[in-house]
Amino acid sequence: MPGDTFDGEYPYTDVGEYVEYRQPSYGEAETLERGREFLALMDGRRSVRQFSDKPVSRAAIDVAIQAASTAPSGAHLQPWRFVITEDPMVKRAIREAAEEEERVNYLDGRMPEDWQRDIARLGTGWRKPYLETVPWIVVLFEERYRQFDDGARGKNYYVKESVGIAAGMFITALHTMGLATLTHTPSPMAFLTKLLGRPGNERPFILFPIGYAADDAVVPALERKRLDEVMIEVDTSTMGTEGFNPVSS
Ligand code: IYR
Repeated sequence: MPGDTFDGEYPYTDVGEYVEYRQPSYGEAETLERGREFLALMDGRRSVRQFSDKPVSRAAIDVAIQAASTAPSGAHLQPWRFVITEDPMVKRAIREAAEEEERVNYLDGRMPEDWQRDIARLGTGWRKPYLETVPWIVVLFEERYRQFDDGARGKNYYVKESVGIAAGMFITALHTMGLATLTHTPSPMAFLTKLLGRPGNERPFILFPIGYAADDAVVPALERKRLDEVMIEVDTSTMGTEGFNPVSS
């Protein structure tokens, strides 16, 4: 068992079983090539607000959720729930409730002015017709704590981080499959807990309308930040020295 994690004093180490893990690895060139191919695929992903009503199979939704559910999570407690529906009445109810909240945001000034200005280029508004056009709506809930049958509760850890990673992997799976989605967060989202009959230990995280992009879909002409804008290599000659204790030399 992993000897470097077993110090013989801490009582909660080495209590599990282990299985061999051999991750495939590649030569330098193939590593880069695979990375570039994946980058090209992901760079082609866009948030979509105009969908086709072309059907998407239940099996496709299942497999995308299974892929998302491989995400790492705090203490491996997998604190996510994917609530799915293709029912026209449920989709209509979600649309109506979401539009009511968004109407207050956009038209009654609940969204502060700087926020409205910041999203103006996305061309959004309070109307959300795509919530009825799409074949599927998937609402991702975070499980804030574990609720046991006897009424006891158990903690979950790093819930936002865990569910955020699962959301990213879900979007990635959908895009890989040629499906379109939008990370929609109708605000506030509490109506979804009630409408979808979820228990009190769950909270809506993101609503995903899922389908094929409409043939005539358009998206705002946005650019992504360049690598040098999002990546900083640590420069040891200029970094602060407070609390910095180089182990070597
Ligand atoms: N929730 C609103 C507003 C909105 C907010 C952000 I931040 C966006 O990136 C996009 C929209 C809506 O869904 O329209």
